[in-house]
Amino acid sequence: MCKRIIVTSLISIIIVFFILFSFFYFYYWKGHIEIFFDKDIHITLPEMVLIPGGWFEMGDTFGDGLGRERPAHKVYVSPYKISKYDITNKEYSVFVQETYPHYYKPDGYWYERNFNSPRQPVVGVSWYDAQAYCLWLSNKTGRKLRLPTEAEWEFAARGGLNNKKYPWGNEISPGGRLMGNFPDETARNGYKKKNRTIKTGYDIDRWTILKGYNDGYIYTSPVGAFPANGYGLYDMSGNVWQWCEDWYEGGYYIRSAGVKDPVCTDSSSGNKIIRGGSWYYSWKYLTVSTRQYYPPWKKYGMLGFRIVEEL
Ligand SMILES: [Ca+2]
Repeated sequence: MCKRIIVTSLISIIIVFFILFSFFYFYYWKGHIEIFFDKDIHITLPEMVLIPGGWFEMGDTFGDGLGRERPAHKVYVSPYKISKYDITNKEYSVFVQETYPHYYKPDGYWYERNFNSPRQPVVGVSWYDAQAYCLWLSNKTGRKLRLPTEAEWEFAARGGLNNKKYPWGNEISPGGRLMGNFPDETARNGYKKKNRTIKTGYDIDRWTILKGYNDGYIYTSPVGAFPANGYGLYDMSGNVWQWCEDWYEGGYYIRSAGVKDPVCTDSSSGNKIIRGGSWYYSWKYLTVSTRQYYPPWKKYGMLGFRIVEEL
């Protein structure tokens, strides 16, 4: 009798476990399947925008940024093209399909439904993944594609304006307009409820949200959901941080003044530059001069990339 109860209980537990496993498996894979098994594969270049290049003042000209954004200094960038949007899940999925399982095995955010619709920027990609994408797409298209240098990124983000804080001017939300996907009231009100599914570090109580601003997105927005800058580029402030080519060096600005096409190749910090700020954590990192950094192997839900074509 006792034995039968134990066997029955064990079977019940196995059945319950199986049902729960199936539920979560399909819940998290649904969005992934839509992207990953897209039969309509076209390898095309993302939309690219010509940036004229020239001399410009790089860095924090207001004196209120992070120390590593100073001194502001003049540098020159040669003309180049840069992608109009961050690389999307749809674009990245073609790379995944072509290289899976030899190179890229998607994980984490690829299965996370808050991040994996086709028009959202791809996140959870390391600097090495972004590099691999550039190499793969260069081979497929015959173009010279790579990540932007930090100087190219900032030149593009400024959109032709001189000495402004944001890609559109000095006010983050001129006249109350929604200019990007920032850490905001929407995030504060919605993040806690959904926090169980996200693997990023800080609780919302530690964020510095932009008070009174409601952009409508807790996590990433689809690319191009907010106004473009003067060069027709979208999401240069907010939504996702973007990997750059350069290694991070805190004092690089001291020795790069007057340099043509500067790129920091000193890898001693072990960190790569990221730019642009994101939907996550602090609205103070949304300026065009903000420099942050991460080790190149890191993968985060607030970190993606865009690409440059050499001319
Ligand atoms: Ca937001």
